[in-house]
Amino acid sequence: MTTRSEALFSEALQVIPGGVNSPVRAFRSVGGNPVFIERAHGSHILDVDGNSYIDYVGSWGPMIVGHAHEKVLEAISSTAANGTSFGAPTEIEITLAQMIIDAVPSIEKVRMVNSGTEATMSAIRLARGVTGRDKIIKFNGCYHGHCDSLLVRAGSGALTLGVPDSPGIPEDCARHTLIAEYNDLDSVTRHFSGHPGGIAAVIVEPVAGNMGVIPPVPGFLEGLRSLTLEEGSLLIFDEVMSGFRVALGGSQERFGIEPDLTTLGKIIGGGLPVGAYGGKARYMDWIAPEGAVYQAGTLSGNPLAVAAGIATLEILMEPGAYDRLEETSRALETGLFETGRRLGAEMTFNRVGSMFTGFFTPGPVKDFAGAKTSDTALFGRYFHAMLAQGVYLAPSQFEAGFVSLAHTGEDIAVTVQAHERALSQVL
Ligand code: KE4
Repeated sequence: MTTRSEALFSEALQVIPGGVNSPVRAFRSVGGNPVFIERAHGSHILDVDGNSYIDYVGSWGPMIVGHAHEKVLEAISSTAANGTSFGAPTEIEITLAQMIIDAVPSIEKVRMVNSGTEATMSAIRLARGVTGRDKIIKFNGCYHGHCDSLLVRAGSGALTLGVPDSPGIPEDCARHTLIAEYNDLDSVTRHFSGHPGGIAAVIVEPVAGNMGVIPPVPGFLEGLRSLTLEEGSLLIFDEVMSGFRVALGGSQERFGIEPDLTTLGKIIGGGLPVGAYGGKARYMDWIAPEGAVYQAGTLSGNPLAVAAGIATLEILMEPGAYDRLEETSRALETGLFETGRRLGAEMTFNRVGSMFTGFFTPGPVKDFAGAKTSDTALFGRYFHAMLAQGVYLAPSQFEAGFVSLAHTGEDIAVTVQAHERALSQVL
C-alpha cells in the first residue's frame, strides 16, 4: 500500500520537474511511481505509508556506515549548534583534507566543492589549464555528473532515460569530448593517434558504476596510466562513487594505480552535499587563489558536510570495517547468484567490494555494449517484485547497489529469500 506516496507524487509533479530533484529517482526506467521516504535508520528506510525496506541504494553511495548513524548525527548537530556556514576557513576543513590526503595515495592537496559534478567539472578545467589542451577522453557508459563537457553519451540517468546526451550542450563544447569504450585500450590509443598533443585528460570511473558495476579488466587502468604519461595528458580517476567505497583509498589503493587527479563525493560528506578534487601539489597549486585556474563555491567545505564527512571516515578507519563490508557483500552476491542459477535465471553479477549490480543478461558484462544486452523490462518487473517484499534496489538496471556496515546477516538472508520469490514470479 503506497497511498500517501501516490498522493505526494501527484503534488510533487505540480511543482518539481518530473516530481523529483534528480531524474533517476522517478522510477522512469522500472515503471510505476516512486515511494516517498519518511525516515531511515541503519540498513532500512521507511516510506510515508509505513512500509519498511532493506535499502541497497544508500542515497546512491554516501550511506556506507548506515542511515542516521549516531556518530554522524552527533557530529552534525554539535557542529550546527555553533552555526551552519561562515564563508570563511575553519579548522575542521584542514582535518578532513588531511584525512583524505592520508587515505588516498595520489592526493597531496584537495579542494572541497559541493557535488561530484562540481568536482569533475573543476578537475577537467584544471587539466585543460595545466596542459593548455582542449580535448578530453571519457568512456561510453561512464557518468561524471552533468557538466557540459561530460554529459556526452553519459551513463547513469542519461543512459537510463535513453538520452545518450542532452539538448542544451553546444556542439562547440561537445566536440572536445572524445568517447572511448570502457576496458578497450585500443579505442583510447586511436583517439591519441587522431589528436597528437591535443588531449588534456582521460577521465574514467576506475570501477564503473553508472552503467551498472563493471570492474576494470587486468591491464586497463595500467594501460591508461602509461598512455597518459607517454602523451603528456592527465589521468583523472573519478572516484565519486568508488572513493572510500571499494577500499579506504578507493580504486587507486585497490588496484595500485596512481592518477594525476582524483574526484570524490558522496561518502566524504556522510550524506550532506559534498564533492572534492585533489592530486599532486604541482597540479593543485594551479587552482585559485594559489594559481590562475579559477574555481569557487559559497558553501564549499561547509562545516556541516565536513563534520559529517569526518565522522563517516572515522568509522571507516576503524579496524576491520572493510573486511566486514566485503564479508557481507560476498554473502549477498553468493546468495543471489546461487539462487538465480538454481532457478535458471540468465543473470550476471558484477561486484567490487560493497558495490554490485545483477544484470539480467547471460553476460559477461565488461563494457557498455555488454550492459545494454540486459533485459530492462524483466529488470523492471523484478525491481517491483523485490520492492513489494521490502527490498529497495536501485530503480534502474544501469545503476550500482550498495551494501553498508549496517547490513546484517539477517538482511542478507531476507534479501536472498525475496530474490527467490521475485524470480519465481517474473521469470
Ligand atoms: P553528483 O553531482 O550527483 O554529486 O555526482 C555526479 C557523479 C560523478 N561521478 C560519478 C562516478 C557518479 O556516480 C556521480 C553521481 N552518481 C549518480 C548515481 N549513479 C547520482 C545519482 C543521481 O544522479 O541522482
